[in-house]
Amino acid sequence: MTKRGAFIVIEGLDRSGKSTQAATLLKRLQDAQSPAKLINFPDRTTAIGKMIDSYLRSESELDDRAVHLLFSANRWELAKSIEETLQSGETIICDRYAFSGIAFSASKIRPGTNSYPLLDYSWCRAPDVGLPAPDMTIFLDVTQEVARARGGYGEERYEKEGVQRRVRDVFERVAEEVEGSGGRWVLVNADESEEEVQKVVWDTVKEIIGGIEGPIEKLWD
Ligand code: Z5A
Ligand code: MG
Repeated sequence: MTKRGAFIVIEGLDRSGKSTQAATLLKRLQDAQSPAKLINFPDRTTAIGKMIDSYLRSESELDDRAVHLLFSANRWELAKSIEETLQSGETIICDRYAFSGIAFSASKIRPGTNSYPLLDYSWCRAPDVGLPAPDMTIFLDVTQEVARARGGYGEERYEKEGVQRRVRDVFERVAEEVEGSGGRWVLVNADESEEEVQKVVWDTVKEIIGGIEGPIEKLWD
């Protein structure tokens, strides 16, 4: 039976090194002549992605539910191409996915209060049900102190410590649920040097980059 490519998602809080590690992993696979492709969410190049980009930069305002659905739609517009790429035998490395979608939306607070969620967890999860499911999710776990030392938080809407703390809590719930439904969620200490993290990431993905025999699973299905 011909193997399909592996679907590897990299998740984590801000400044955890997702984009750095995703790019290094891609290079390593290419150097090893192993076909691989890097994608990232939000994909800011599409029409939907441009609306998301403008919202994240606070250049436009959108209803919280509307923007959540746009993030999900941004994944759905690429779902078919993800499946085709995997079926062609290529590995996909994906920088953020539906788990970020739930974590950032379900951690929003009600205006004028300190209580959350503003949006219910299961409501946040619903639009991503049925997307291609990752074969493995690597969660880069960075402490706030280390993240801050990496240049502090940027200018975008969610790049604030309070937000990041709540996002971490929801990510913990997501991790339990992924594991509970048979998915693979691997926590990697991202406080270490780039090289150290890279080593752990490589050791973690080694067994699946040769390809996967089963079908592409559906997320949360
Ligand atoms: N969002 C959402 O709400 N809903 C969704 O469905 C999705 C996303 C998919 C934009 O995401 C926002 O969208 C995000 C979540 C929300 N908001 N927040 N926060 P994004 O992925 O476009 O955000 P980003 O700005 O590209 O990623 P990031 O999280 O800020 O950074 P990162 O990719 O994890 O880190 P990095 O760019 O690789 O590294 C950051 C810096 O640290 C850089 O200077 C590196 O050289 C340095 N670095 C990296 N690793 C190390 C180590 N190990 N040691 C020392 N220094 C390091
Ligand atoms: Mg990034």
